[in-house]
Amino acid sequence: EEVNLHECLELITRLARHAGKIIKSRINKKKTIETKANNSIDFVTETDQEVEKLLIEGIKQKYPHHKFIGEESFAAGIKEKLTCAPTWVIDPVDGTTNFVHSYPNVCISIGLVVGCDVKLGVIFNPILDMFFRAIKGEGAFLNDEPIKVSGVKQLTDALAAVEFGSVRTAEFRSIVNHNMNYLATNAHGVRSAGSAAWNLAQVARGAIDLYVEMGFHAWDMAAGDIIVREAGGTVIDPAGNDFELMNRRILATSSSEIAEEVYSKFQQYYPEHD
Ligand code: LIP
Repeated sequence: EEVNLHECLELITRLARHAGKIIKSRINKKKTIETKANNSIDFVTETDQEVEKLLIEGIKQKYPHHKFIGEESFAAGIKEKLTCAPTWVIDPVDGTTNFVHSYPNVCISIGLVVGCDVKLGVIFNPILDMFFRAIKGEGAFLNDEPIKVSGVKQLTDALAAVEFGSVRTAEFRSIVNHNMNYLATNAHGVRSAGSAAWNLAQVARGAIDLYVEMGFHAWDMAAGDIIVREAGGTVIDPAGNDFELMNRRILATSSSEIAEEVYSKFQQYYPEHD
């Protein structure tokens, strides 16, 4: 199926800006939170659900045949398999815990998969008014200015990002602690911003040189994957293999050199695929 990526970007920009107003108007208010059935600290708010609905319905109006993989639809039991058909991979509020706590790293993350890889990505932080976007082959932009990764080539020169995730098993905690300790011992510093999309956007604009996470989901990283690549960065699996959108693992870096240096030092966590 032919997809006009520029038309898709135009539509999703309009929808994301609308959704962003809703998120911004609510960030400092009290939220009604629910937890996802299988995890007592994986939060959902009514805003997550409302924004996902707004985005999906807006896209469906123009593209009735497109498919969707959305965080909240998934939580509600709609488990779509990723095919090569045009598929929108959506996180309405990436950084829900931040949102709940009024911490401003909150992003809408929207990726469009066509022909088996992500061709278009938008990450919008409506609180800080930072709008990141990329179309395959056309570069990455922040608020219409082109962005580039830092190009940092070794860990001793890097600012790294990790996430602590919402899994609470001893095995997972120990892996995260090990990897964080390795990075903190060798890098300039380690940050944990609470939003995967935000971390990837920071790699793309050269503020973070290395970001690793295992155990999150396709909707947290679809948009960031293409934005980092279009900014000149490297995106691989944290064990050194090719990146797979549905494998729930990512290593995004400012150069292939730094990725090569670090991946064999990580302890690995292989969650069930999306
Ligand atoms: C969050 C991710 C974060 C991860 C959390 C969670 P959400 O997404 O962005 O990187 O560590 O476990 O998945 O649930 O706020 O959309």
